[in-house]
Amino acid sequence: ESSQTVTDSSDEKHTVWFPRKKIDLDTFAEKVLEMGQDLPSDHPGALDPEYRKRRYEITQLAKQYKTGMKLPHIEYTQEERDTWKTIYNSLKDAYKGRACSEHLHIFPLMEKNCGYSPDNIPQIEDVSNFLKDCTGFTLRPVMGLLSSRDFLNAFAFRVFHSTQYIRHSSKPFYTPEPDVCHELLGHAPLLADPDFAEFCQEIGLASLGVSDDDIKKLATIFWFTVEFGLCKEKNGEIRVYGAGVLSSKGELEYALSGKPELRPLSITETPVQEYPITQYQPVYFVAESFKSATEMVRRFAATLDRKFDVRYNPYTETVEVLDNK
Ligand code: NLE
Ligand code: FE2
Repeated sequence: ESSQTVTDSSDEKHTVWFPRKKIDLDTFAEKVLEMGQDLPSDHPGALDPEYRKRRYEITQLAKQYKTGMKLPHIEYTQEERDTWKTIYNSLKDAYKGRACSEHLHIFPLMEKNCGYSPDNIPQIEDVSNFLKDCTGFTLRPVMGLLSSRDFLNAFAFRVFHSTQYIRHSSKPFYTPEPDVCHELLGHAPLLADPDFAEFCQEIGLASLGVSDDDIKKLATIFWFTVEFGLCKEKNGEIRVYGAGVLSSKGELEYALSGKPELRPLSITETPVQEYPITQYQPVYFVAESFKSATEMVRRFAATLDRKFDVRYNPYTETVEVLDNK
């Protein structure tokens, strides 16, 4: 990944481009990484022509989406709904005693307000409207994996990129890719929590205009928190808030089984920890709370080499650049 560099003529300093208004996120749609439109040959759906055709249809809608358009409504097939039902029922059961209190609190609200049920794959429009009311987060459709920079930058605006296709029916309990189960069962409930939403936006703001090297560190923090984070409950119990764990029945049981290594979330270790992306994590980091994790990101962001501060203006939905450094 190489970033575009532009010259700021006012004082000659080099700044990496970043979105200043929500509509700037429209430029990301074309830049998906592998597994977006085409499937790699070891993907369980790669040899299934029906599945490929379906992925193509759904990802085309994401490709055409622009800010202000109605979010795509997907009419899911019986096979897709069966896959959802298998995952939904097994996860709901596994959440008891494993998911963090915020997830357990919000999940029933989503059943009540946005069509979450074993028999229905919710529409991202309904989920987005619900999140908007809770924390101001909104969803926008995406074809597949964006670059870390683009994905993180969108969080500055409290915008979450969501896939709408579902994983292949042959592997319901673990997939390395994001899919609608991962987004809606794993991510969406937490995005309705105010402290968690603030944490996500803090990473987003920290990612605007920083070097590729710093993006890698922020993406690693993101991986070990929003995607694979564990946290301590008030009673000291360790629970899961990371969406990658909350959307995989297999990894959810594994993460709290005592097999993997658990370490405290750390401003020095977490940003540089290596991780695999196609198998269960060997190491997880445990956060004390979303508030303390947010503080850590703020402290980390302050160490980054950026010549300006940024602030989000929610009234105009723009990022303001403070030339104060
Ligand atoms: N492994 C997760 C799942 O099976 O739902 C998806 C992770 C996407 C980063
Ligand atoms: Fe994710």
